[in-house]
Amino acid sequence: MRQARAAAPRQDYCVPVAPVRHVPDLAGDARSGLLAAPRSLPPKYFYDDSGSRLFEQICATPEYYLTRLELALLQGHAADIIGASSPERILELGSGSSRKTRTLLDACAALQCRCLYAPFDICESALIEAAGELRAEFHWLQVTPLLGDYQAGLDNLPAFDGRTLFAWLGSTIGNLTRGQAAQFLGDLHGCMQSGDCLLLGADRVKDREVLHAAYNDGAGITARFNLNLLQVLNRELGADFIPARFAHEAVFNEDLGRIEMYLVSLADHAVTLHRLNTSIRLVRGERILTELSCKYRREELEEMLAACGLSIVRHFEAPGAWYSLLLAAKP
Ligand code: AVJ
Repeated sequence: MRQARAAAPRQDYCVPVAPVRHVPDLAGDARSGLLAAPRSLPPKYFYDDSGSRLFEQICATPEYYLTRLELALLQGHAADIIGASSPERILELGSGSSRKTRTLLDACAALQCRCLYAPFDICESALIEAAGELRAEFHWLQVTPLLGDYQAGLDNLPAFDGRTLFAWLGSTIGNLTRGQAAQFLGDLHGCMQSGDCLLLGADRVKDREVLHAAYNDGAGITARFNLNLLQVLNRELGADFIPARFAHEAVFNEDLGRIEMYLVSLADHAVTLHRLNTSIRLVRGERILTELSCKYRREELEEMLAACGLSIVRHFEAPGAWYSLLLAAKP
């Protein structure tokens, strides 16, 4: 009896993927980013429970076109993508709810491509929930959730003997500077085997009005998403930020081809960060950079992939060239 139980597959098990370098926590990032000039914080701290909910709501606003366009591209081209990459494993970086991946798994089912699915995410509850739903929906599918920070954990991925399709979707690449993105793609190339593919979703440079609206939605949800970061800091660092003293700002920096999102102090005031044993003084108009969202040109995406040794297999564009989905292979 005991043995039978021990042998049963664990439904809530995630394979831990250790980071290869030290990854700072919020306290460390706040010390290096918030106490410095100019002030900034990494965007990963947006996603506590309410932040994740708010992001889902952003995706449903009429102005935020990215999620819809990427899903449409995946739906339209999933069979082609699976056919061209014939994966034995799909490894998704930052899989979250794995919602978009269903399009690829549907195509696998239709093409009788019985591959494994390895969602890689930092959020254990999201991994367990997504794995449960996918196992229920795709009976043939073996799901191996990988738990960790994929930016620091690539070198510690479990060994796999077979072709892998790496998926990095959602324009997450936009959160990195162009230099960091090139570096990360190089790291990824380093852990790919010959014949493996990368499926990359990236947002494109376009009219600044369209970009501006996508990050300044009329219902103010992006503003709430941005301001929610202050609640995260209050809770996690024992800080006393008063959200009403800040405004959301998202501007398109044309020279650098990116949206920059800030929290702007509306008054001169001081904030205490108890857990860091310090306080900061903010002057009126002072900004905290909370997120970058880089927008790419078509050639730039292709050159960046080529520069790290990947060859373009497909490049799908949304109408108006608003969004790109690229499939690239390691030769
Ligand atoms: C999840 C990083 C792709 O940059 O568009 C949406 C996050 N921030 N609205 C993006 C976000 C404000 C989003 N990414």
